[in-house]
Amino acid sequence: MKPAVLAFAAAALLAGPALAQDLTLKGPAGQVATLSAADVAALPHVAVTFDSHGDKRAYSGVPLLDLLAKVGAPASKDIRGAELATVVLVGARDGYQVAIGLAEADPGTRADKVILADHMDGKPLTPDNGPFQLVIENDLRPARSARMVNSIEVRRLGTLRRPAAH
Ligand SMILES: Nc1nc2c(c(=O)[nH]1)N[C@H]1C(S)=C(S)[C@@H](COP(=O)(O)O)O[C@H]1N2
Ligand SMILES: [Mo]
Repeated sequence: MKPAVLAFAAAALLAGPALAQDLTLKGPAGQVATLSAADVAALPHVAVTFDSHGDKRAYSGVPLLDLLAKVGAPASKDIRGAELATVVLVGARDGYQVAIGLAEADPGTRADKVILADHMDGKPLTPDNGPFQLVIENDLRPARSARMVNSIEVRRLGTLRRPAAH
């Protein structure tokens, strides 16, 4: 292949379907965003220590709500009313899924941080754990700590109507 053809092929690959290291976000009204590992790394990080079966780990990552704001999820003060029936569905490369209530991830509602980690013990997550891992501070066991996260979706589940005020 000529260098120009090679360069074109490489560019097509890079611009093509989401790479293995990408994170796909879907918002409550169908908004979609794709973030690379570098995009996530560039966002403000917080630290969470987490005990996984007695193994104490220092994670660093981005607060989940900061990521979800990019696809129109409500900010802290707006997580009330009908938004209390909104869930966040976190998906991993191996098909593992974890759902949490949006309010659970809200720092204005709960003190426990909920982050999408990209570092553990000062190093980027290994390929079999990364590119991202859900970390829910103070969970007593690591079942919700989805590894290999590559998608996060916000879904409004509320179906009931409240009676009109009178
Ligand atoms: N993607 C993915 N994440 C996952 C799981 C899984 O099967 N797939 N298992 C969970 C469970 S049940 C546990 S106990 C922990 C184990 O993670 P560790 O090996 O880092 O302790 O990962 C959690 N995260
Ligand atoms: Mo587990």
